[in-house]
Amino acid sequence: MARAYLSIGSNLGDREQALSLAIKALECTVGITVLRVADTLETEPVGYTAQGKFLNTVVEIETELSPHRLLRAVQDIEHAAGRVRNIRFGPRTLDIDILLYGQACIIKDDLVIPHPRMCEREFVLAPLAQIAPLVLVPPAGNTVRALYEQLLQRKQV
Ligand code: PH2
Ligand code: MG
Ligand code: MG
Repeated sequence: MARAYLSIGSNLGDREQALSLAIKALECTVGITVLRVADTLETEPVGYTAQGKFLNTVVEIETELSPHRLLRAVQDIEHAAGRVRNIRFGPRTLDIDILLYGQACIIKDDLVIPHPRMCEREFVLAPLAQIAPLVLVPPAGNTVRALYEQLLQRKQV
């Protein structure tokens, strides 16, 4: 069993419904138990800015799925929500990213864990810090709370 954290985002269509359907779909997936859900945040688009605001949240799950099986499961949920891949970082009905999978460090063509951009993204670290402030982010092993505080400080300068 592994404890994992997933980022969920939507900025197309009924965003609230997309997030709640995603959480329900995770709850219905064999091998996944949803333990905690952070508050939903409305966030400015990061990366590709000519698009609508996102709703973002983070969920904590316990899972018996391997990292790659978990990836397949979240991609199936994205597809069921009508996700079509087009612009990188562009508008999306539903995006589910694996942030952390226990203390695993994985670098594969199709899967990188921890999520490579999570420490630069307030829309990830704010909800993650709400539900998992003391979780350690490998490989350096800083807490989520420390990484979030560092991000807020960098933003001030
Ligand atoms: N996802 C992206 C790119 N930019 N911006 C916000 N605010 N929220 C996101 O979920 C997001 C983004 C790529 O997945
Ligand atoms: Mg994604
Ligand atoms: Mg993403």
